[in-house]
Order: sequence, then C-alpha cells, then structure tokens
Amino acid sequence: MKWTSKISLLLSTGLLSFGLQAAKWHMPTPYGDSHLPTQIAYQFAKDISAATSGEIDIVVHSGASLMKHPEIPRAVRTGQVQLGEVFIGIMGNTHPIFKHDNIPFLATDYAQAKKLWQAAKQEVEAQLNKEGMILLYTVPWPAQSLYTKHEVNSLDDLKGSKMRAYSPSTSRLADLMNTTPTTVQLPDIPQAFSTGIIDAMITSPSTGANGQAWDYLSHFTEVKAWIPKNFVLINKRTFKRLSPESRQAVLDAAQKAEQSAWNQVVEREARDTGILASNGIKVAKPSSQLLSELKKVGQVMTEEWQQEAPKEVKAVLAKYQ
Ligand code: PCA
Repeated sequence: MKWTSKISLLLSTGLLSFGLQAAKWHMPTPYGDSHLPTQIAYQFAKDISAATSGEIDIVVHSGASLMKHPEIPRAVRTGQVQLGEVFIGIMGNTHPIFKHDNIPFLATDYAQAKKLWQAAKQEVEAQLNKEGMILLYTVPWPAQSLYTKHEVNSLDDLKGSKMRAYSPSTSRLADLMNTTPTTVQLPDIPQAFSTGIIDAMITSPSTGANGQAWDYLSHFTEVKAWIPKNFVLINKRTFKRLSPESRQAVLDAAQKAEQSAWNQVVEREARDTGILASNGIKVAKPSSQLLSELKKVGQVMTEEWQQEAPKEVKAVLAKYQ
C-alpha cells in the first residue's frame, strides 16, 4: 500500500486527523436520564457529533453531576462550560422576563404555551445576549398540577401546608396560597417528603412518576396551572468562534431538539399520569372552587409581574393576547 493511501485510510477511519481538532464541550443538565429533557440533550449531542464528523464532541453531564442546577447559568455565561441546560423559572430573579415561564393560568395547554413562548422569546433572547449567552432550544414540561397527602377541594384544605418551591415565582405562589414555601431541588423531593420538610408540591406528572410519588403522597389534582420549560444555552464567544458550517450544524440540531421535545411532551404527560394512577395515586379533576381560587392567585401574580418590568412584560402580554 502506498503511503498516501495508508494515510487516507487512517483519515477515513478517524484514526488520524490533520488540523481537525475535536472540541470537547461540557453540557451540564439539572435532571436525570429518565427525564425527557435529558434524553433530548443526548440526542442533540449525537446529532451535532454526526453533523460535524466528530469535530464537536458534547459530553452531557446529567442530573446535576457536574454542578448544581443554580450554578449552571453562571458557568455558561463565564465560559466555564460551553453550554448547559436550565429551568427558565430559576432565573426569575436575574430578570423578570424569565418569569413568563411560571405564571399560573397564563398559558395552560401546549398551544397557549407555544404562543406565550413566541411572545416572550425575543425579550428572553435580548436579556440572554446581554449576559453573553445564546438560546439554542427549549423543552417544555407537562402541565403543572397539585400533589398532596389528602383530598383538596379548596385553598382552605391546604392552609398551613409546607409547599415545595422550585423558582422565585413558585415561592411567591406558595405564599399567595397561604402555604409555606420551601425550595427543594428535584432529586431531593422524596427525602423532603419523608422527613416532613414539605407536604405538598406543584409539578408535572412526569416528575411525580420519576420520583415514585406514591411512596410518600396519595393525591394528584390536575389543576394544570402552567407549562414551564427548560432552555439550553450556549456561551456567546464559544458560538461566535465556530465556523459557519459548525454554527449551522448546532442550530439545525437545536431546531430538531426543540421540535422533538414539543412533540413528545404530550404523550409523556398522558403516559406519566397513567403511571401515577396505576400505582395507586388518586388522580382527580380540580373542584371549581379550587380552580377559581387558584386563577385569582394567577391574576395577582400576573399583575405583580407587570409591575416588576412594565415595558417588557406589557410587550409580551400584548403580543400573547
Ligand atoms: N419538573 C421539574 C420542573 C418542572 C417539572 O415538571 C421540577 O419539579 O423541578
């Protein structure tokens, strides 16, 4: 074999590469491998590797294994990691625009959630840009409903409960529901229930099913109050340094990830609600009283949100409505 053909064989098998420096990117995510967002992240990494012939190699660090969830935004902003996944609502204290994601009864089905996202996206991207980050894609969660240890027909039935919060907005929500908020990250939910730190929470059927909620509570009331999202962010400098082809590969994979996520979530919601029921949790529609009380709380939160950033929030609401 001539030396030139030997080299081309090595090149084609990937054993030798000239000039092509494979970039290893680290992508911390907050949630474990059984969660839809993490599964989407693995596929996204695979797609980029394939589209760039391995030039960009993304290592997904799931389940907050590389860093704690609240540390991810700063790590992406400062370039400590190239990209990362974050629950949008946890950034509510960074800028009010991120709170669009956790307002009860503003958007309660996927069509509305998509519309709300279209209305908020530009402002969200502008704020991320100021922080040196670029939005790649979103992954919605199933609608957020109420988990308790007893039947709940009104806010009175919850009075004095210790309610899990996972963002500034859900902490405020717990206050307005006359319950006591306690911030608990997802992996700590089972322990927080069993040690009595919390006795109620609002989250998706998927999160309850993944955390085997039947071990520590008994009722799931489908208030379906909002549909929050994660977003995947990339450090701006990392992105700008890419070749136009690689940039396009990243954007194409992101678009595919977003579509796949929004398509799959509907089925996940049904599947995981079924898992709750088949494990003995009482799944019920909310009473009209509970629903109307919660909707009032949602109105208060929408008003408070507007007061925090009148210009941006009014623009979002006008676009949405
Ligand atoms: N699960 C995540 C975020 C929203 C959801 O459905 C959690 O409970 O932390």
